Amino acid sequence: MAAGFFISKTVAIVAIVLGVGAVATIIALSVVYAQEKNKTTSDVGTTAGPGTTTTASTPAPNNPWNRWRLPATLKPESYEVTLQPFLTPDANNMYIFKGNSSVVFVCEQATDLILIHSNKLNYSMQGSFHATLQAEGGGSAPAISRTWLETSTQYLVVQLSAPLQQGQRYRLFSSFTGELADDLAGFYRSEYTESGIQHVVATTQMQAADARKAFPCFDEPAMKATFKVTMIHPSEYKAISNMPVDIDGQSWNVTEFDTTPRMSTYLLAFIVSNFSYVEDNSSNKQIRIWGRPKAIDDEGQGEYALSVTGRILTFFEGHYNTTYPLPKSDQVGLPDFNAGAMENWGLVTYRENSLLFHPEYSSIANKERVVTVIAHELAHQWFGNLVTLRWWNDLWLNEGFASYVEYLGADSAEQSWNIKDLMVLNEVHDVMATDALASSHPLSFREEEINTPAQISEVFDSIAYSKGASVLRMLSTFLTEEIFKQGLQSYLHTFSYNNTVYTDLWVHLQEAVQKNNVQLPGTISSIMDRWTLQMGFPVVTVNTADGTISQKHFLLDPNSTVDRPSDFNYTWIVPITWMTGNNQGNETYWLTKVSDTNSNFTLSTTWLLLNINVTGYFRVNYNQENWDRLLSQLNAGHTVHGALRAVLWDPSRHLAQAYVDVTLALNTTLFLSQETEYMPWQAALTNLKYFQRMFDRSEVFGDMSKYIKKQVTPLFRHYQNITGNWQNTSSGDLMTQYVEANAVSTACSYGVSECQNLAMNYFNEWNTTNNNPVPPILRSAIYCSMVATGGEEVWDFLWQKFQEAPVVSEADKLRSALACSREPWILNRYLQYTLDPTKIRRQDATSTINSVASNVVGQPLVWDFIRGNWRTLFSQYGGGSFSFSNLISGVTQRFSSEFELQQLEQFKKDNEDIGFGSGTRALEQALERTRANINWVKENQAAVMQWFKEHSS
Ligand SMILES: *[C@@H]1O[C@H](CO)[C@@H](O)[C@H](O)[C@H]1NC(C)=O
Ligand SMILES: *[C@@H]1O[C@H](CO)[C@@H](O)[C@H](O)[C@H]1NC(C)=O
Ligand SMILES: *[C@@H]1O[C@H](CO)[C@@H](O)[C@H](O)[C@H]1NC(C)=O
Ligand SMILES: *[C@@H]1O[C@H](CO)[C@@H](O)[C@H](O)[C@H]1NC(C)=O
Ligand SMILES: CC(=O)N[C@H]1CO[C@H](CO)[C@@H](O)[C@@H]1O
Ligand SMILES: [Zn+2]
Repeated sequence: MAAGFFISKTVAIVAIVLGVGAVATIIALSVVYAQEKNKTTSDVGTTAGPGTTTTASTPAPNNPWNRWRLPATLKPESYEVTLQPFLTPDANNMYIFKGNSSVVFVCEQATDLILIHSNKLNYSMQGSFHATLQAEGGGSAPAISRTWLETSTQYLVVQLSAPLQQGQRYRLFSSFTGELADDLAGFYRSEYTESGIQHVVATTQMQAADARKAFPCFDEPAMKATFKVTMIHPSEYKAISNMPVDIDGQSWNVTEFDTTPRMSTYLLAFIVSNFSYVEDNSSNKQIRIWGRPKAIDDEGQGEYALSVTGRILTFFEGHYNTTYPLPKSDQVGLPDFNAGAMENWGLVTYRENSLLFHPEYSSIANKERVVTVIAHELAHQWFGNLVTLRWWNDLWLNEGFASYVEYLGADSAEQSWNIKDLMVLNEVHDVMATDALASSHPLSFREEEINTPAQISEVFDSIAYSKGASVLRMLSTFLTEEIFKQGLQSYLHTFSYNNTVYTDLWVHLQEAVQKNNVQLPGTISSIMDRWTLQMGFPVVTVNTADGTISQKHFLLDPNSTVDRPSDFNYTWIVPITWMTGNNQGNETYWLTKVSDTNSNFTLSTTWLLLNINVTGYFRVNYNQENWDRLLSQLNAGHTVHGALRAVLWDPSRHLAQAYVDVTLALNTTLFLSQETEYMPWQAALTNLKYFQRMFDRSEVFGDMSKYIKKQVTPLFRHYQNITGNWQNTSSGDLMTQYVEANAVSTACSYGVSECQNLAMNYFNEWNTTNNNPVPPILRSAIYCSMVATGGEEVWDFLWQKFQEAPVVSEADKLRSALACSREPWILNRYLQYTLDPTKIRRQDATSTINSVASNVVGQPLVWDFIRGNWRTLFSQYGGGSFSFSNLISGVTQRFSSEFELQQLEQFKKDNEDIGFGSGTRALEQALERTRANINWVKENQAAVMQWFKEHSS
């Protein structure tokens, strides 16, 4: 629905429901407070760790097999893996796969112990042991004395009677059976129904630590090796894997693949399916897009992805100055998939909504999502796959980098969209809301801090993705993209097929700096350490009366205690771009101290603006006089410079909370009645979203909704005219279509009657003709309005449409809208559906619950639901398909009273024995945010109420 949908990354599926007369959605991406970006869009984000909790005690480290990390004694070189998935259930009604594999490894240090990862596999015993061992190249291997499965740390342990010899190669062979479960992890099964027939797909998701669920392997990213995969499958199905089919080995039922280059286990993939594909062989590498036969063959849903993939690959080849490392590129849309997509080398997997595009049902927002997710995953084919971070503690560099260059890659494919402008809204502002908490964390972890699979899952958060992207964008801006690229290219050339730590990138960027003689206030690493080793970011305060400028750690609640020490005392080296009313395009000013003065910033008549286009990862505050000058420029109308209007892109609510008068933040929304562009509207709605969450259950909301209705009505009329009463919405460019959707969703949710009538007319037409008349870009907003104002009949009609939806992006819009109901019993019934995978797929459960929680009527129901079902949720879904951190941050968004804080503390206490898994940090952050909200509401409610009263008529 509405912008949640467009703004590709965040909240792609989280409906944001508003609570006015006729509830509906508001656009605002919940950027302000929904600190947790919905990880369903990026690799693996929502994996919740296999039942282990972060707080669970680590096994005693006395034996090597009680430690989570592999010893440095053995190094794998090559694997041969044969797997046979059964796509029909066995006699016990279980889906299983059989397999055998051998791994050749070299002994680096003599040892009488082989530890290899293995999880949930049953072995066929070889004599009395789980495996056999041979020496390679003649010679003999020591005899095995004992083998066992160490399930707590997920190892197969092989104890030998004598040590392996240093420098010698050995081959370990085993044969095993595993369950082809529907748990979205390792080698798993996905199901779908087409033309009334149910089909099963066997597919994989190895990242982070689930390759060990498919075959025994040294399952750490630095343990690179080559893989020769063979799949045995029913003859009517096709097998695909990272590499092309090995022509010589091909026969009817056995598909053998070429050996991979040296790579990490988490990037392996293999799929057995009856999928179809479309293909492009126009360049020297084969590109194929796979999906359900109907989607691909009959509906052309693969065409868009096919048309952009080649362009994006070519762009990255140039950007990295490195040829695409593999002979082919396959991309597959899967009916069941936990993350948004996964960058498996040469065989990228996606949720259907992130790869497939239906020319009739899908909107330009769906297209944007497809192109950015593809760009993200293809960016990893080099950065991440060819060169891999040694361990998960450096994940931020892998994900932050891909989250940054996805905008460059998408821009190369859709050059007219100005998609790079969206970074500010989608990444920078979004993550600042989380990073402003004292319970945030630094980008970089120490290697020894991350051990268990649950800890690994937890590092896939918005800090890694969005702060990583924001900080790299800042670095690339002050170096210039050209110099950044030089360093990047040299890094990739040096470490191809190998592993790195993040400082290796700094070294190569530093060389580029020196080669080009760039003047900086320190080395790359001395500047960047401030941003990567300490959490948070500064607020830079400038006074134009005397040119003083200073920095301070920005905290959402300035009174909160920061107990995490920092070597840099929470000061930063800050690159500051700036302009004034009579002076544009100046050189970057570096703030290297806590405070400084700069005569350029002393201005007696005109305004000063810092951090143009928000390329720096920090906030700015000014003296009141300069704020007044900036705002009067804004209200003066539309002739002002775009960069100046961008001042509003900063959610000034945050500043208002801590540093300036709340009415200043509200004053920035006054000019909206004349505004027709997307970016300022989106930023303002994001700001207002926080006010709405804090007050939509209080008396403030009456005047607040009148005010917003008043401000949005001109926007609604403007685009109603331009589009001929919404007939021609698809002719505008990307940003125009987005603001049209903003107009409709805001107008409908704040009770503009023409908008609600529009929705009901659409409904009546659809209901009578059975042809859906709603333009795709407006569907999220319109469906939500239908559900909010209609009763059970409308809900049931749309539920029916949801179940029949031929396209996932359409189903997603309906699924979000179904949470817009005003009826508690309907919402409760819908919540129950989320626990039934035949009604709501497991991959969609969290986001559906969060949609209900964002509805003011649904929020208390969800809170009861989560408290009542925590044990069930945790035990049944703890293994991967539930995002506990999104769940916790979603349901606590409105918490702003002492009573709610007590409830949350009680919830923590009551469930300490069960644990919170990957939601552990989210819970701490929710507690901190609730406390900050309580203070803020207490201090500002009267002033906010007064302001809305004055401005609502
Ligand atoms: C890398 O850069 C060199 C020099 O500009 C150029 O000749 C070469 O074609 C580039 N290689 C790729 C793969 O882009
Ligand atoms: C990988 O990098 C390490 C550290 O730079 C180096 O010692 C090693 O030789 C490299 N290995 C390969 C296979 O390139
Ligand atoms: C911070 O603490 C001071 C002094 O205790 C208090 O006056 C102020 O209201 C607090 N501010 C917030 C935002 O809680
Ligand atoms: C941090 O503060 C301490 C004590 O005030 C000071 O000695 C130290 O130099 C500061 N470190 C940095 C990096 O500013
Ligand atoms: C090579 C091979 O395994 N062929 C098998 C393919 O499937 C048919 C029907 O199941 C078998 O009869 C063949 O032996
Ligand atoms: Zn990624």
